[in-house]
Amino acid sequence: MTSIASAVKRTFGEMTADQKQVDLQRDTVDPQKGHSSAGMTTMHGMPFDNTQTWLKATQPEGTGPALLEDQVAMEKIHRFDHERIPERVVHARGAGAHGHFHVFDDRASKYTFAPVLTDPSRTTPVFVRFSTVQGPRGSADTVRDVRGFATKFYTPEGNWDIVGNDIPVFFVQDAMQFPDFIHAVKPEPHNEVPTGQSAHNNFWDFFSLQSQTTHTVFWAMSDRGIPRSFRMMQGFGVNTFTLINAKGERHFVKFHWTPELGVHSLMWDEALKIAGQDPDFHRKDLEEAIVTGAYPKWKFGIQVLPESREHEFDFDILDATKIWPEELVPIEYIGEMTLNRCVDEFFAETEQVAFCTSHIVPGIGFSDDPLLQGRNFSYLDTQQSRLGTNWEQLPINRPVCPVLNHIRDGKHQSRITKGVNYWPNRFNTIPPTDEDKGGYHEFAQTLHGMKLRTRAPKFQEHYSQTELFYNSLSVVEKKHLIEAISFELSHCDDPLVYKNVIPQLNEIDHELAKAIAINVGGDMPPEPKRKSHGKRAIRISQMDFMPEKPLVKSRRIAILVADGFDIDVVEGLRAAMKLGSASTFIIGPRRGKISGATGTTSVMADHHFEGQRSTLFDALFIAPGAKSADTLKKDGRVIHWVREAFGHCKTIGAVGEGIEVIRKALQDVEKISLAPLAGQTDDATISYGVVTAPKISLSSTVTDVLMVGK
Ligand code: HDD
Repeated sequence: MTSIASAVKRTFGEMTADQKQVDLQRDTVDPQKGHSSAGMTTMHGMPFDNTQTWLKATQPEGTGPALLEDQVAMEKIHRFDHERIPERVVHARGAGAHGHFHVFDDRASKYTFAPVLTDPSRTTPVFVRFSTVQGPRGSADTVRDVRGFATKFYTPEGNWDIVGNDIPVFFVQDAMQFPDFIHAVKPEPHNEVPTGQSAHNNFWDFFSLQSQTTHTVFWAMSDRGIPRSFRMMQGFGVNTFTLINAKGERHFVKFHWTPELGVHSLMWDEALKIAGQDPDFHRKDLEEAIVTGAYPKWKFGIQVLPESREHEFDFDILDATKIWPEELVPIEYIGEMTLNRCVDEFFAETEQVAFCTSHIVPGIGFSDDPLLQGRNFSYLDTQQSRLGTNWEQLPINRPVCPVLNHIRDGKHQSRITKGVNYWPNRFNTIPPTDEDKGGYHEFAQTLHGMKLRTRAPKFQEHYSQTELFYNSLSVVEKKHLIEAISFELSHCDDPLVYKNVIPQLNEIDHELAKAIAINVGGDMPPEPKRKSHGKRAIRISQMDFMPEKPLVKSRRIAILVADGFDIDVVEGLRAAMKLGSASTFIIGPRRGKISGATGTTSVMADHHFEGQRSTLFDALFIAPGAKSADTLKKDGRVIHWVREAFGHCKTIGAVGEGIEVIRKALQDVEKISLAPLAGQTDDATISYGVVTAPKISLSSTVTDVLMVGK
């Protein structure tokens, strides 16, 4: 990854005119000037060229006490001392990128008058921040966790934020439970363990006592909790919002992002290893895709319900622990988002970006979802503690439209507004905006009833959709989920916890509960009280999100070579992969020149065998060439590369003598046969993801199979 990032000149992508408009607002310093000593100044702007040496009362040889009068040195140290701000209380670790959004046509105008969702001539600049939830800023990317997927749309009607996750449901129904839930999942208070994990007593204790968490916990324990890439995750607004159309009619809506590349996950063993091998794996993956031009893309979809259908279902459509199954409410895809530009400075952009669920634009509204109502307060409030008053004026948060109101002053006020600071005033008694001019007006909702601390009846049922989720998974996904829960419970050392969890699991699926009880030493559960409904839903399993055509775009392919390898085949493979926007990396015995079979040509290896691991790649290719294969076969690390990749079900390709390396590495794997399979051409064999060909140049078979990815 680093080799590509450094070899390719860092690109900021193709900025659209609207993105440039956002950029004009930024006080970006030209990196060349910013780094030359000639252009340096103090914070008050005084030119200054020596930022390395403290002013001294010199004695001979330039030594002597440092002087307190050196304001420039003190300013530098003082600013350094204050570089840190509080990290986000949740979602502290993240990575961001710029991009743009457009709608395909005006079909959503039957639901909303918001131009961002209805005007196909618009390109709306966006900033997206992906995150993990539990871990601090310095934690690893590939931990098992929910991922945040927050999008800021810079529209002429103001900023609109969808502060979503990669999982469509949430752990609790009421915002008042959020602090309890987060305290339970965060590291335990006495020793601040574990980091970036939910594998501990308090989390599972909370799970066993709060059945409303079961649905989201099941999503998080499934492969969704360990995505291969931010670019291969779905995104969900989770809460129910509303859309208001030009006739003043209101619809309930859920927002969806569906990735172009399909939904893919790591294997748990990979995720664990990568957390140590490359804790920045997802962050670098996002940057690498943008830098190499394989821009991440998502389709934007809406699930819409008219007000008249609000009570039609056996779940409450305002309950954030429930999905709206797609067979009941299909998604309508209305637009597309592309991320095409890396951030210039992490702190100024990714760290200081501030999302608020309360940031909506005319044509979009809230619902009575009790989680959303609480979120609307929390996000506004948290920005104050993280960034201070006037955080909306930070370049990354500034709207692209004019901002006019009578809110004034406060720390770090950077706007100078002329005129009076109240309304009405002697110069103007006309309201600054009204509905006719597109001003935001709350939907006139009829309300009657009593003021009570209560929950609606359908909020009381918690197991039905958890079972629906579990039933909808493929056999492999179910197995992974059982293994994941078993792993987590194995890390709970209080028997009360793992014993209490089993009855909770039993209400969801009896067989699952029994399997986990055996794994973790829980009591064998009796027949559950709840009767299973046995239903399944579409587009829950990741298998339902395979791209229409297999794509190799942005996949990372390691090519293992040693001196004497067949350069023509390797170069052919690299060219084919490049055509599909995949990245290839030469891995050799050393990071340097590796000579080809003829001895006159060579390639530069990007890494040596010890410098990387198979876990960091999507596929392996073993180069042909007798001498090369002989070296590879004898290298224990290479054998481990192949065995590990095979264990993680990755595509492994080999041609000619390269096959011998695979044969050696997998000799004790009984099921694998490298003989031609029925239906395959004589010269190419595919078995358990291993593709081999005795003397192939580059047959379409190899290319096609590599394109399947994992
Ligand atoms: Fe939250 C951050 C997503 C419920 C309170 N949340 C935060 C971020 C995401 C979400 C993606 C990171 C934003 C960024 O990148 O800066 N949160 C969700 C989703 C929820 C949810 C999808 C359920 C539907 N959150 C939720 C509740 C509360 C909060 C119920 C409080 C009552 N969330 C916060 C917060 C954070 C936050 C404390 C921390 C940093 C921030 O807001 O800006 O206010």
